[in-house]
Order: sequence, then C-alpha cells, then structure tokens
Amino acid sequence: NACNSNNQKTDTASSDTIFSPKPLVTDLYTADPSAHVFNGKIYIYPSHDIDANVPQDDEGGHFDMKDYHVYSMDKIDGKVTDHGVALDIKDVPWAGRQMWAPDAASKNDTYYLYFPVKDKQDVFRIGVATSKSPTGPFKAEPAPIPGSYSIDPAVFTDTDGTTYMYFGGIWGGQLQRWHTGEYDASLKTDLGKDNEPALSPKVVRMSNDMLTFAEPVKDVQIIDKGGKPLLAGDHDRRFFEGAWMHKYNGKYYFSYSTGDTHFLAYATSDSPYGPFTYQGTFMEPVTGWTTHHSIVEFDGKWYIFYHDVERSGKTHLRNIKVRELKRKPDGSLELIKP
Ligand code: FUB
Repeated sequence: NACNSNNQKTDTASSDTIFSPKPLVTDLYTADPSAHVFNGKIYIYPSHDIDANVPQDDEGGHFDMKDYHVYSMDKIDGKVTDHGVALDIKDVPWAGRQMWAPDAASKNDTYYLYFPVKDKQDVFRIGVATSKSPTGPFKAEPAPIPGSYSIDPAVFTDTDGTTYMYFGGIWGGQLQRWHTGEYDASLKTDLGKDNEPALSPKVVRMSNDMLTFAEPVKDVQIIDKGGKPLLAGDHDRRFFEGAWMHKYNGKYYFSYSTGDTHFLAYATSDSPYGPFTYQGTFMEPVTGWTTHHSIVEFDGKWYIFYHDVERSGKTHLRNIKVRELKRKPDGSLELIKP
C-alpha cells in the first residue's frame, strides 16, 4: 500500500509558499484521478495503469488496464492510503478489455463506481458497480448502463440533488463512431470535417437509483463568446475527452482535455445542460500524451487532481498529483503551468 506525503516545499523566495507537486502514489502507476469528498474525507478514483506491452496507437491500445484501486486522504498533503482492488475486470461479466477513467458518486448511503470498458465486441460502454463503502469492493451490475457508449464518465450531483453524467471521448474513446446514433467502427479519429462543429461531449440525468439514464442523452454544446460552436478543426479549444463538472457561485464549469493539443480547457454556463461558453485554457500540457483532471473543493479551497508521467517517462504509465486551483476575483480560473 502506498503511503506518501504528496507535496514538497521547493521554494520560499516569495511570501507565498510554492509547491511542486509530487506523485501521490509511488508503488503503482495511476492516472485520470476523479476526486470527491465524502463524509469530510478525500477519496480518489483513478485508472490503474499497467505495462501490458501493447504498442502505442491513435486508439489508445496501450492503455490496457485491468482493475481499479481507490485511495483516500484525510487532508491535502496528508498520507495517501491505498484501499486495494476495488473492482477487477474479471468480475465484470460483460467486459472485454481496457478499464479506462472511472468516477464515483454517493447517494442514500450507497457508493457508485462508474467505469468505461470495452465490451466483448470491442465497443466502449459505461458500467456501474455499487458498494456500501466509498472504498469498495464494488459489485458490478450484470450489464452496462443501457444506452451508454464512449468513455470518461464524470458524475456531478447538483445542489438540488439531481445527478448528471457527462461523458465522451474522441479517437480511442470512440465518440465519433456514434455520430449518427448507429455505431460505425470505420471512424478511427474524428469525422475529418474541420469546418463543421466539433463532436460534442454528452450529458444525461441519472435515474433516482443511479443505475440507469433517466432521459435521452443530449449534446453538451461548447460555443465561443460570439455564440458559434467550436469547430472540429479547432484542436486548441475543441473537446477531446476527460470531462469534469463543478459549480462555483451558481455557475456550471465544464472542463475537459483538448487531447492532441494537450490542454485543459473550460467553458461555463448557467445550466448544467449548457450551452457552455468557452473561457480558455487553465492548464498547459503535462508530460505524457494525455491530460485528465478533476476539480474538488475541500476545507474552503479548490484543488485540481491530474496526472503526468514524472515517474516513468512513458505515456501509458502515469502518476496522479494534486495542486491548488486558484481563481481570479471574477471566478475565472488561473492558468497552471505544470
Ligand atoms: O486512461 C485512459 C484514457 O486516457 C482516459 O480514459 C483518457 O481520458 C486519457 O486520460
């Protein structure tokens, strides 16, 4: 089990203490950290990277993960506890391969782990598994969530108690394959139509039992300040994967990775359904091809959990980190230069 103190003070030249985040976990490779505060404690739901000897390709075949661990921390900068295997691919009856970025939610004393994995036909679906403990072990439902597809579920419960799932990812995440509503395995990256609106991430309200979608899946529209949708060729700004939602001062902040340009970007709205107006980049590229984050409030401060490849130098062997997320007085996010 990993037990490390995560941040090291590296510089005190200014009156602010400057922290250089260190990997939170050093005995396993971890990525895609979805962090939540349950009962006053921080829980992290990451991917568990392994070296499966699969060559790198545009479909992410080299991310061939087989289980999930859950981690907890009593405080930022505190000890990180590994609670062991929370869900193994062999216990998901419909799963084929590649357990990618998960998320978790809690309702009525039950904890829900949402996870994307390819089914036996090699199509990504989103599964759900339940536990009475935030650390699992989780028991998977016998089939994926009906109507689910693609990757990177991010589950957000609004202040009125309504829960939404945001999801999707292009290229290896297969979102482009569903653009007509039917699955088309021939579409490997995007639609190749740079002057058309970019493929949209998805949003859907969850049913009260948190196990199914309560309504048809909708597009999350991301528009520029002039009201026009971001275009598919706008790789610096358009959605690629890794959605996250948080609410601050009544506004909904939809954040995501731009994928092949390696930024974290965000867009805001007055509604959880959007449309979301693009605001900018808030994190520059980390080491490694992927960038994936979550944003959480703890003890009155906001934090970003993310990953890079400091430990391995290899894109498919990542390590999770945390650092403070700062805002300007107007609520906009300060740019992080990792
Ligand atoms: O970890 C596998 C994939 O890499 C995730 O699903 C993406 O968001 C990217 O981080």
